[in-house]
This record gives sequence, C-alpha cells and structure tokens, in this order.
Amino acid sequence: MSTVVFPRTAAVAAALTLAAAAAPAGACGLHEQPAQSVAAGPSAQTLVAAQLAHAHQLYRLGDLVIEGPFSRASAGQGRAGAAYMAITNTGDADDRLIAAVTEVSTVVELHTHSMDAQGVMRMREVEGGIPIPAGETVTLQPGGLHVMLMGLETRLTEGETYPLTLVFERAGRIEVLVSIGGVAAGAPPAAGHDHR
Ligand SMILES: [Cu+2]
Repeated sequence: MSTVVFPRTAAVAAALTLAAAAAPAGACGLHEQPAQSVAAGPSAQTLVAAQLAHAHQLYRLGDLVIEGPFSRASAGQGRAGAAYMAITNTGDADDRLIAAVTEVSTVVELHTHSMDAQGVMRMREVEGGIPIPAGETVTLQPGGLHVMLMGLETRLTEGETYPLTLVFERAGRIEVLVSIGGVAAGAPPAAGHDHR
C-alpha cells in the first residue's frame, strides 16, 4: 500500500489553503510557517482564530512588508511603551522608517539599544530614522530597535490593539494595528509565545 505518504504535509497544505482563503486579498503571500506558528493551539477553533489574527498582522506598503506589530502590556504606572515588528524590503531600493504616530502616545521616537562606555545597555534615538535596506528584513524587538512611546495616554492592556501610523521615506505611510501581549511578550500574541 502506498496511498497517503505525507499526512503532515497534507495538513500543512490544508492549513495554508485555509489561511489564504481567510486572508484579505494579497495579504497572505509571505507566510512561511503558518501551521507551525500556531501548532500549540489546543483546539481547531483556536487554530482558525490564530490563523485569522496572524493573517491580519501582515501589511504591504509598496515594496515593504510589515509583519506582526506588537507591544508589551504596561507594567506598573510607567508611561512608556514600545512597539515591535519585522519590516521586509522586497524591492531594489533602500528605504527608511523615519517616523511613527499614534493616538495612544503624545511622543513617539525611533530608538535602538547600545552599550555605553560603562558597559550598560541604554536606549537612544536613531538619528535620521531606521534604515530598511533593499532585500533585507529589519526586526524591531525587545532589547533592540523599537518604536518608543514616550508619553502613553492610556495603559497598554493585554489582548487589546491600537493603531500606529508608520512613515517611510520612500514607501510613504501606513497604519497598522499593534497587538498588545503580556508584560514580557517577545512575539506578537497571535503567533504564540515561545519564551526563547
Ligand atoms: Cu526606547
């Protein structure tokens, strides 16, 4: 008997088809591992919900693809927060994230972390914006590059989302929805927490 040889592959293909059918037009072309990213989901219902949420977290703007915008929930009474995401430049020309605006924060800056002379990691504003070189993916993540929210108007609450407008030098501007994860989230909530 040599009938169904690759059941797992078939399942992945089915999941891909499902995700593609559920996604907004043109938004789902870059998923690499949709089935694996939600593999921990306990039920079929959760799986579908996660795929839908994940599909909605992928944005296209010209040659740019913005994936998985997320923030950590506010801890304590601090009025600072940050937004993280992966930005891929699929084009032939370099671009640059030059600004971001959101109603949830009065001041928004583009930051990175670097070691100071005493060996302490400190945040600082990136002069001139964050370069997004042609053909590369730039990942904004905790401990690295981030969109800094310096004056939060409201606490960031886990499970909620807020709109964030990103302004690029070449591609222009786009509003994305930022998903708020836990206070120590290292990835967008819909993509699962793997705590690596
Ligand atoms: Cu910062």
